[in-house]
Amino acid sequence: MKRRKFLKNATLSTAGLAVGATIVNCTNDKKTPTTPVTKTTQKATLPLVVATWNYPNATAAAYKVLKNGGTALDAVEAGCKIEEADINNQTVGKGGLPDREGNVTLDACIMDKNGNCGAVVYLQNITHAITVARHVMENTPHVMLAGVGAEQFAYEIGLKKENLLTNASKKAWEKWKIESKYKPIINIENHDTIGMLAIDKNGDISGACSTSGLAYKMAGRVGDSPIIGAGLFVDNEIGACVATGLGEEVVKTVGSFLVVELMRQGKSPQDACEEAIKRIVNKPNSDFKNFQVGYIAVNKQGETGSFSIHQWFSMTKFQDGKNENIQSQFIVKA
Ligand code: SD4
Repeated sequence: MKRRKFLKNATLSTAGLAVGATIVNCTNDKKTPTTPVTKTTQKATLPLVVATWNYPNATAAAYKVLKNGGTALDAVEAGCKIEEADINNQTVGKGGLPDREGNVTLDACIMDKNGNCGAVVYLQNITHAITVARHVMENTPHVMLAGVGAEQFAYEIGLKKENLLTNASKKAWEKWKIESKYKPIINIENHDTIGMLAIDKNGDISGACSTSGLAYKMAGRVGDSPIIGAGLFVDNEIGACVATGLGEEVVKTVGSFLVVELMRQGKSPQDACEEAIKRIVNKPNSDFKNFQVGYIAVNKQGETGSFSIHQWFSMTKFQDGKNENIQSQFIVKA
């Protein structure tokens, strides 16, 4: 398929509906305080883990790490690895849907309680992008490695080369190539990028995010998921947030950082996620009817929240020994 044709199709899909605040009437004119959080909230039972979408195996693995005395950082890495290794999950790690050229390219990042972070972008041939991101954070002077440099580094830390394009994903890509229309998919089978936040028994927070990015993206495209502040942000004094959906829109509003800053100003995780979604929806000429963005957040008290543009985004929460899938509040009904 010729690149020019791809570009043409991409342009068509972004010519969206001119709809905005007047249709959904979601302007938030409540004044928010500018001082840090002072209100006391009842403490939630710790540890706890939340993940984007319906990922009970991932949250269970992360919770197990926490129950065994592991750190929140260990937990989020372990949780993301479950989905990265699952070849039936076509949105994360091995088995992910490829870009337009048929290459599976992964983005991931991780952030710890001390504000350290690591990320990989456009990583190929390595299943556990999140482990590479963690090693970037812990064992290099940098925060982000891309492409062949990231892949080379992965081999140096002992990870092995693997073909990430499964037969199922190859078939799906070949089918897509027939029309090669690029259009963001609202909710891929109700599971997608894994974003995970954990609070350990000491109340310390870490987060991680791992994805194969948008299916059939342009070669070289990088989304929000490895961008600290966009796809993920952790501030151990305040809370953390992680995003899923159309990364371009998350990057434009620095979504996860925004949610954490709104919590710093006194909003609950729920209200902060809602406000950050409304920032996207209320932009002039926002095409929000045609794309999904969802946020999940936790605060230092262990309160959680989630909000999305479209219905059917959910958050998986493991707390008090049990897993729960919670449907997110939303703006557009399916
Ligand atoms: C990206 N945010 O690459 C990711 C993809 C995703 O739901 O989360 N899709 O833009």
